[in-house]
Amino acid sequence: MGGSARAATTVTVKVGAGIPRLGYSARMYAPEVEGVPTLSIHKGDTINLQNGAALLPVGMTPDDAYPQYAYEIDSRYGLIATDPDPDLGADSPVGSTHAKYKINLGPQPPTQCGGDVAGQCIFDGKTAAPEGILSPGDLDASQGKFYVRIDADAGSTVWSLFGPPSQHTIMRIMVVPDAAPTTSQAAIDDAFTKYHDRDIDSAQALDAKLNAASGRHKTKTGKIVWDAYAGFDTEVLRIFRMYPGRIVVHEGETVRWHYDQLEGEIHTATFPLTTAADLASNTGFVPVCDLDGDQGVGNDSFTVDFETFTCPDGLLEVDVTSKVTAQHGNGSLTGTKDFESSGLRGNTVPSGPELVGGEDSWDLTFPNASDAKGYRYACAVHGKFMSGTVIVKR
Ligand SMILES: [Cu+2]
Repeated sequence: MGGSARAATTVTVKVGAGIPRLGYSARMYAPEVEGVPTLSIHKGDTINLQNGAALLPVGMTPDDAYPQYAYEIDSRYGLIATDPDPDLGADSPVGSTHAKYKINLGPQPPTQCGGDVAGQCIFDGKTAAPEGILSPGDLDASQGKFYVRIDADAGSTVWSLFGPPSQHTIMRIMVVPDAAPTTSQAAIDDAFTKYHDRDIDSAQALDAKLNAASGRHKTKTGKIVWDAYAGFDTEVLRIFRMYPGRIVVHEGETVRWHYDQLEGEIHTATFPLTTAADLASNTGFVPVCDLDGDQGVGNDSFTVDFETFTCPDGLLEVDVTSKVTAQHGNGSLTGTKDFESSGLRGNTVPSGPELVGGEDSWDLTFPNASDAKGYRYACAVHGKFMSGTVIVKR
């Protein structure tokens, strides 16, 4: 090997990885150089960005790209967008509280590539931003693979990123001269083991700490308030748990759920658990086909093919109903059937009508004692597995 006859290589980099029982870490697992995941490759090498990631044109840094992710409603890569199509009201299969909002599935590319090495995308590093950014939207949808051949010239640096700025999920790709060494798959795999083990340890430590916490304070008016968290994110960790998992309070006291720690994920605290679970798996998120685009005046249609999650006509759209996005109830839980919800929150959720966004905490008061099982609640996005209990004593 060596010299100019060197064969182009393919390496696979994991973008994010699961943390057993708790969530996942949002990290690009490559060897770190000065704290930045960094890959050295030759011009013409292929990278498989497993789970997808964007590639920025040479000269563009993550800081240049991030304003497009701004958390205002309808920002280009924002998580939630308005749906200007007519509200379907009673025609909706989930009832009258249909959607003003949809999940932003990102720009749809004109061609599909990247599903395998043979059909890899080709990135010359010159394409003008923002239209030229290769994104997870370019993925061959069923595979969770994104093969892209980097044809940028030796000496250039290409940044790859995934998700909003708060996630800091970035990787530096340095295109080195043919004679210089590149990052081997073994070195990438070693980095994965090292950093992922560390992420698992930190997640478990954080989980134990948050479950042990039972902070409470008295307000000026003598009200007792207990602190709780609906999910917990750090710069790289995304933990899908209610903390503490079991909260014990007395009649008349208040629990305050915090959301300002949510760097990338979005959650609700929704009572009762059965309602939250139904919203998460049945009625809260409604896939539809938009036949005439957002500019058209016509209704969306419910013709989604659930086998392939595609539309026979029009563009796939996932509507989110106001039962998930908006705050519900009067802030006082009167019994096991009372629907009280924080609404959808987290730092990446914008504000709008029936969309609380921006609010970083939610208070719920418990005037009535519970039975031994307590009042159970869950997240209306992630459902039953992200649940908690409030026991109310006399
Ligand atoms: Cu959740």
